[in-house]
Amino acid sequence: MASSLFRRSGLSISTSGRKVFTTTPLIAPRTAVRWSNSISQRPGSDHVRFPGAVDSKFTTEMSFSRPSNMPAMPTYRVMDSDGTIVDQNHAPTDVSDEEVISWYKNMLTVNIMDLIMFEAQRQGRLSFYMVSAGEEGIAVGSATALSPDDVVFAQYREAGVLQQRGFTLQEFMSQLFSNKNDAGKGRNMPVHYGRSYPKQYTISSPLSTQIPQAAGAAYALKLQHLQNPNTPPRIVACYFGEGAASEGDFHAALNIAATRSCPVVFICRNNGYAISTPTLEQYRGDGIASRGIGYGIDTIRVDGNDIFAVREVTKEARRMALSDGGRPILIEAMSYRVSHHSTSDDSFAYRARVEVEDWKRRDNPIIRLRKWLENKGLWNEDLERDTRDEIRRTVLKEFSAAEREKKPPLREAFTDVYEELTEEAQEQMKELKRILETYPEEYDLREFQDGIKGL
Ligand SMILES: Cc1ncc(C[n+]2csc(CCOP(=O)(O)OP(=O)(O)O)c2C)c(N)n1
Repeated sequence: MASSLFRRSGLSISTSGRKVFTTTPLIAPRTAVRWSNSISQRPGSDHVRFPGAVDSKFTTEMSFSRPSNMPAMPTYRVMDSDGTIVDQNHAPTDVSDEEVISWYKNMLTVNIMDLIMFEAQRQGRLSFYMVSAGEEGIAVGSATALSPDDVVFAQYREAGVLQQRGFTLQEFMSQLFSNKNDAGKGRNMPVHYGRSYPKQYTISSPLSTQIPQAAGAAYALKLQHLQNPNTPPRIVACYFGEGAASEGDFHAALNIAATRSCPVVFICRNNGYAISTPTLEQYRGDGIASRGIGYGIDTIRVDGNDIFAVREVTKEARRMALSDGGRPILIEAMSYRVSHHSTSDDSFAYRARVEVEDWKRRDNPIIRLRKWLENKGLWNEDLERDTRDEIRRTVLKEFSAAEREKKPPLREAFTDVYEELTEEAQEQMKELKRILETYPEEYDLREFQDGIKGL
């Protein structure tokens, strides 16, 4: 890695008379600037010049910094819960009404798909599902600010990001039913989506693995752009829940992204719960945003129910992430997890039904944008009904097509794991074939493409 950071810049003759190549760094190490200044203490200075805290002032007042004495970080919003723009200076002027309506439809699509698929799981037609009710504004709103070339690492409650970036209902359904059209070859649990362009790395079940991966990918993008300025400037957008931010991976990722100045926008969905653990039991600090400051990362907290605010901060974060050679940004988007954690969870075992009903009624990113559209005369009851009907019909059509579709050929459980089939994999394929042929009455292979011949 280190040698690739240096570019050969010329030929010179060393003191021993041998020809040597001189090199210039592609990226000036940040430390070079720091070490070029003396960090020793200057006589009479009112500042500490310890290497670990170069700007700290001396004081004779003994005072412990107490989080409880510090104001909580404010929450940025553009539109209130009545769908009214709070400060006209921040009215969304850079988008057309049609675009805003398309965002609204994307939020509705995810919401309606969620309702249908949750029920499908209850009917035993699907093994598992997770909905994003209450958080559609964070996913769709942030995705509107990304370029198609940007790279996404997500957790699992961000279907709206895919929806906004052009993932089709057929692609959603093929993954959910693990059929032969699934880009992941039916190997993952439902909702573990992935896509090659616009690039979204496949979702991993182990929490937070995507956060250091995102920092590393952003570093790679930065080097790529430095080595070849013709490549488009790209960022990584990395989504995770506040619960995932309790993992060590979160801390390692933010620190490496800060010290290597990686162009990554971390988007934390703080929805109040990590399955059954409420935020009050998860941390004592000021949410997740305060941690960004600790790592030296520019940070903002935003109202996640306000799609305009989410879009605006993501747009600005993207711009900042690409400026001055790159840097990470942290966005903490506040919301409430309206749904159960997943189809495997009953949240009324650990929170009051009335709390959920209250949030559903009081505030919601879909209702908020609908009010804004209605206030502008762009939406009404009839349009709402017709749009919902149309989306429901389309989801159901893709649902039944995907459910009927064959599963991938059996050999695809083995191929593409390594570039070439290993000897062990070949042995296992043979053994599987032997078992399937010996006990045909035990295994129904009709649902797999090409049956036994698919092996
Ligand atoms: C390493 C690891 N530990 C635990 C789990 C089990 N688990 C799955 S989701 C989850 C809660 C995550 O909460 P949060 O990050 O806040 O996201 P949310 O579900 O609220 O959107 C837990 C503990 C896991 N998948 N991986």
